[in-house]
Amino acid sequence: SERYNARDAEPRWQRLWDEQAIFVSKNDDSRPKYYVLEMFPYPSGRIHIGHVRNYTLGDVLARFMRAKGFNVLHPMGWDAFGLPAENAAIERKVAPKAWTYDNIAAMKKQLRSIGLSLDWSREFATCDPSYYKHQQKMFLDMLGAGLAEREKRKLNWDPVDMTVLANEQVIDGRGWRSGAVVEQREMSQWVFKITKYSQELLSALDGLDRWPDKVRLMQRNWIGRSEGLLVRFALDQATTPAGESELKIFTTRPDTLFGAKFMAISADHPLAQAAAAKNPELAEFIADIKKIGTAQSIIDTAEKQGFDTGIRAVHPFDPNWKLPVYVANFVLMEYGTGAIFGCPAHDQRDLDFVNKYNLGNTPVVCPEGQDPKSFVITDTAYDGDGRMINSRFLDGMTIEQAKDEVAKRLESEQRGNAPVGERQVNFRLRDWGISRQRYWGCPIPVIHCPKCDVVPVPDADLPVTLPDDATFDKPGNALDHHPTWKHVTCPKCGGKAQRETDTMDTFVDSSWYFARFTDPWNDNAPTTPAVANRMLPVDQYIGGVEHAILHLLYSRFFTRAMKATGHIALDEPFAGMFTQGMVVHETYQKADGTYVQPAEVKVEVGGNGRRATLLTSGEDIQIGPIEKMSKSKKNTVDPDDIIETYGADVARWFMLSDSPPDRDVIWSDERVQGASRFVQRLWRLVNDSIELGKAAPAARPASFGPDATALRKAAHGALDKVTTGIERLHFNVCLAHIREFANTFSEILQRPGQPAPDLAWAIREAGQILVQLFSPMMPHLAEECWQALGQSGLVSEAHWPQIERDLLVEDSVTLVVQVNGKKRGDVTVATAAQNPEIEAAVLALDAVKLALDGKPVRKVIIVPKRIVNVVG
Ligand code: ANZ
Ligand code: ZN
Repeated sequence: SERYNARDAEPRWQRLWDEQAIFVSKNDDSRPKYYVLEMFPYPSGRIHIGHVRNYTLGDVLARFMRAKGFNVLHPMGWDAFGLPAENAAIERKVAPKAWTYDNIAAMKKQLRSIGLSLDWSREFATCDPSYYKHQQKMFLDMLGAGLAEREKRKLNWDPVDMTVLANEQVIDGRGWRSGAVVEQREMSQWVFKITKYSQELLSALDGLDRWPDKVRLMQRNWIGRSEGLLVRFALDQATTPAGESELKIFTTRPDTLFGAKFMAISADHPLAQAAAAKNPELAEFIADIKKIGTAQSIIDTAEKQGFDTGIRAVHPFDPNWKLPVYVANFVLMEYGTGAIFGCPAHDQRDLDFVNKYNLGNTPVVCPEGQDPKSFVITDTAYDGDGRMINSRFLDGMTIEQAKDEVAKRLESEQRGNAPVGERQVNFRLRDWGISRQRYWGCPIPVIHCPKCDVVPVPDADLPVTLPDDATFDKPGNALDHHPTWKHVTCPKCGGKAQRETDTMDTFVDSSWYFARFTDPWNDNAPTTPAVANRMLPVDQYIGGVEHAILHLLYSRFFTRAMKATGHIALDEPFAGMFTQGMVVHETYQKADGTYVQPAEVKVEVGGNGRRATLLTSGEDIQIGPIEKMSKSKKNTVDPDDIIETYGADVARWFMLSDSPPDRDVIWSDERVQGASRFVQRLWRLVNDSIELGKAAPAARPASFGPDATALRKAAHGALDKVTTGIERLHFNVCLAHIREFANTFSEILQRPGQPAPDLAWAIREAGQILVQLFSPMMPHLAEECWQALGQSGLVSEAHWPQIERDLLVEDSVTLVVQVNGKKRGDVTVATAAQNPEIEAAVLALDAVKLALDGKPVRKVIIVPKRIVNVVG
């Protein structure tokens, strides 16, 4: 037979799949459903190799579940809004819409060339008005349900370009275009009230048992539940601005109250503002620290700074104990109460702070086994376990006991009409700010009227579409600059009004696309609840770990919000989650440090290890570390090149073969070539089996001889292992079993002479099983083989082969042999062997005779298939 020609075969099968619409899933299909989804791509212009891996993983599962008889939903679309389209408009003077749809067309062609079993009939882009119209409707529903609100938020303000910047547009604290130092400005923003669901989003993680533990942990940490105590500290009136009398703090460590050395408040705290009103130096300090921004990462790394306001707070357990109140740069207004008491001995930030301002520290928790007298803290705070010291009535208690004692005492103490202490649960999770001052996003469908305030756009006027004639010559939001777009009449009073020019965070677009896929044809509503409720949740979601927090959390919230507004009846959108590893590659550098592409380099393996030279000039190239493929390191490979050279099946096989799907896979040309050789080998193997299978009788033989049975055992054994392997997403293991079976099969086929009829029949059966086993991974080659096997129809539509369980039974079993309960060896007997036979075999063992040492055998106890115990 000739070589298998992927370049000819692949497009041919792709066309046929398309024409016969075999991957189109019908909503009225009565079979059980299975929903496989890979995170949809951003249409940047080109598919990268990470996409190939992501979609191949999902495709193997989709094809397998289809063969298992499920109604598989495996859709694809485009996460199409976002900043890059606007940057293209600025740099290349091409409209964001044109740029986006061109990219989609190009990438769709690329995706098709991978041979994915996708249902393209459901395709949409999130920038289609027919998609975002429903998103606008849901925004209004959420507004009505109190799940969307306006809130004052800080934004990055570029004082030169006079515009708000996205976080990605702030580079080292400066505007990306102007280079000006970015300021924080407070403006009204739209937020989604995700914090209403903080506890629920946390608790429900326990039920997501088909999610990776690490992803659930990341979500738990992000939600950040902490139990603590609110404490109202009285303020020393003589030192305090008029109108202020107390300072409320939140602490998770009330046990450490006797180690307090200072109080600290956020620069945005009302008390700080009040104190600054009379203190210009403090006002200047506050202005200064506000410049660095409020991002957690900045705060964690910035040097601790404070300013003594002169105000003194009174210790809740000692009216004579006064604590200085500082404004400090490490206290956030957005968390707890925006105020803390500092206990330097047991908190590193507080310790750094007191060491800078010479406020000292007193340890109040002493590690077990340490002498309290010699326990001193200098540069490192102690946050471990221990017993209370230097803490009056708490001394000797454990931390937990002390926390409880402090809470009890302060809860029962009244000041004014309220208790001094109150137990409280706090969450780190903030409401989701969705306003973006950008053009290329989903318009927020409200109108601002000077008389009526915020007025929702009436349903009949949806969608609010983006104007096609926006211009990008000025910095800032093109919607805002547009001469006419924002000027409208108020739907309520008919007076002059303005459209909201903010658009939604693109994370909103991706928070419900999985639900839209269930019925993208519904023009009147985001979902058809009966359909969505049947097709959801997504049974297996697959994507990068970089989306483990925000995208998944927002989707979990949005699903609940859709439930609250009647669009869906479930809470959790993704029953199974899988995070794939990255595709990584060595880096290559010239002597001057510039990176060169792998395609420009020749790597040789010699006596001194691997050596690389530049193909063009032969100059030495330094082989650098293995890193994530990136344009800047030039260590990328282009999927188009790979598919052009080797075919999609080879690319797919390689992606699956080298490492478990959740680990990184190192791109290697040699291994890709290995995959390419394997494709040819399978093709020959199948053709050889066709030749030898010709002698097979049409009917299944009544019985099989030893050779035929051995082959059938190998085939059904592989079938069994590959089946469970795919179910567990252990694809690399499946591939190893397929290779092993191919080896066994090929040995049998190479035996001289014509096979007996029963073996010929087994060969034909094994050929079919082999093709089906690799069909989810290499679907084009499989179709070609299936046709050669004379099968009618497509392998992509064939039912997964039935495993004959009888053939999985091993011929022999190995039992542990004990003498008087002590292991002395083992014995292998036929599975069918009866007890007397086993007993005889065991007593004949030298090790048993030795252990018995001439003593008579009193009893032999046989635990079937496991243990034989000889009692002497
Ligand atoms: C006193 C104390 C002593 C604290 C000690 C810690 C250790 P989590 O667990 O993340 O909830 N804190 C409270 N509000 C804050 C804010 N707005 N900005 C910065 N820090 C704040 O952290 C709670 C702890 O973080 C609180 O407990 C408080 O410091 C600090 F040995 O109170 B602790
Ligand atoms: Zn009005």
